Amino acid sequence: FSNPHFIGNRSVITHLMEWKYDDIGDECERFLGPYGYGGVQVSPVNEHAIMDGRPWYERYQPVSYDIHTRSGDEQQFRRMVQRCNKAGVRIYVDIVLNHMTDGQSGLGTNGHHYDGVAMQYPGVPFGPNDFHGHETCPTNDLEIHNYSNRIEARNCRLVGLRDLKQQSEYVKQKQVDFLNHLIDIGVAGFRSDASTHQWPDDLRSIYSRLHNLNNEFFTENSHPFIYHETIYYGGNGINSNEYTSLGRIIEFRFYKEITNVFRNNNQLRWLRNFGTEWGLVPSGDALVMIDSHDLRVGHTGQLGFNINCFEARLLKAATAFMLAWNYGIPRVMSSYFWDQIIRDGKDVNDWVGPPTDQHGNILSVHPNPDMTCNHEWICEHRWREIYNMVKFKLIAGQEPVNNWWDNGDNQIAFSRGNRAFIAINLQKNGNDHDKNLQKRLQTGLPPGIYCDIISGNLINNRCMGKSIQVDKNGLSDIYVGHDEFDAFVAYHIGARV
Ligand code: ARE
Ligand code: CA
Repeated sequence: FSNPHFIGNRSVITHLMEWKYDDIGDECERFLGPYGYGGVQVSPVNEHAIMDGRPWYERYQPVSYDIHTRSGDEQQFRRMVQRCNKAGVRIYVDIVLNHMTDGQSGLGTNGHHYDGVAMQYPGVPFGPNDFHGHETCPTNDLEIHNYSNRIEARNCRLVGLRDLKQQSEYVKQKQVDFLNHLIDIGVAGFRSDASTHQWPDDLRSIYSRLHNLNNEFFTENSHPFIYHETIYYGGNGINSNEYTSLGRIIEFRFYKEITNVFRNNNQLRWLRNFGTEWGLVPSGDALVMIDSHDLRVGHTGQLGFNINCFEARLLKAATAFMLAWNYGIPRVMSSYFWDQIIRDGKDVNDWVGPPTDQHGNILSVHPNPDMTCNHEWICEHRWREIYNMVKFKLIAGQEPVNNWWDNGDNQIAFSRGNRAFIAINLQKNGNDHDKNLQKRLQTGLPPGIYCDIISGNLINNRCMGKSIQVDKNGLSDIYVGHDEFDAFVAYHIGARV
């Protein structure tokens, strides 16, 4: 379950949060395919509660396993999967198997009624016997209070959400049918929401009944790719390694340590051996990110610490490191605009859903000629610094990190074999001279003139941004001023004049 089934050397996933399926199909053909992205994570696809104000998180309150949300219906979903696979881009669906809705009642996005108090979900159907209750959950109010307690975390309710009894054959079968339906349509895998709140043995038994991936797009006997949301930072919480035999885990220590470094709480020079030596799981077990749909609004981690699109310079630099370093499968968050207002460390608008018209239809994405999107959509995955680092990673392939250099503080540089080279400068103390990165360095690159793909593209054999000359020994004068628009420069053999 840990192979993402990327095509060729592709290696990066982007989460197009809340996008409509028709738009994702367009994006696969016009951008993601051509620019070398490997796959898209789509927001939960199954019927969910319609909540007041239409917060983004209503998609995490399932009502049935029908494929029908504001992003589109099953027809549109199928068309998207076809188009993206043909464009060389895989689809991964965010699946919410742990629970159904909270204690309200109302209608779901496919018209099914639900009643959270009575625990009636006729759209599946699920009834009260399909949920954990006092026999299995030890807390009085059935809520999780101690996230480190295995029984509580798995058998009680996460923030009031009705907790499914996945030990039950009937519940398992409904979930297996849903996943197999998605697999047969042609998805490559799943993000498993709230895995820590589900027993590994239940998940194992569900996955053991999954079909092989659709032969139209995948080789025989391919298993779905599954990556687990297990938020583990060490200590006595539920260890993410309980899930590494069930696919990959989202390695939150990657986000936390990299954010800490890029916020100058820890020196960049220590990154030299970043990975398992820092306590992270082996690279082959990890999926990593800088930002996510939760992190951006502080639903996990802390606002002010987490780095999101409102701190673009930092986000780009941290993302560049993620894409240049050879660890795990990186996922790039792509968000929509919301009016961030921070009070007492919390974002008052942390709930705001995707941009819509006055009837509540999600707006379409219309890319501008300069590659950015209409202003409602941030489209981080289309920022030049980010899409060019996706290309950097593609070109670096499996080449090792070589030619590490640091200034003993917050300036670093390294190459990926003799194919690519990056230098990052986050030096904050010292005079201007110390703060600028200005150094003759070994780039590992063959001699020639290279474009810095961060400040501009190579167009008609000319660099639109900065460039360097690499001599016959691989040496070059590297410069990253401390006050430049971007905190890093990057060169690779695919952008040589
Ligand atoms: C919303 C309201 C709640 C309300 C609930 C029911 O915000 O106040 O009680 O509805 O009415 C998302 C949103 C939630 C939202 C939920 C349902 O983030 O705000 O609740 O949808 O609509 C824990 C879990 C982890 C979870 C995070 C957010 O372990 O699995 O909390 N992440 C996933 C998704 C979320 C999603 C859900 C799960 C639910 O990515 O987007 O919630 O499907 C420590 C602990 C972690 C804990 C973390 C939280 O690190 O160790 O276990 O994560 O704190 O900061
Ligand atoms: Ca559970």
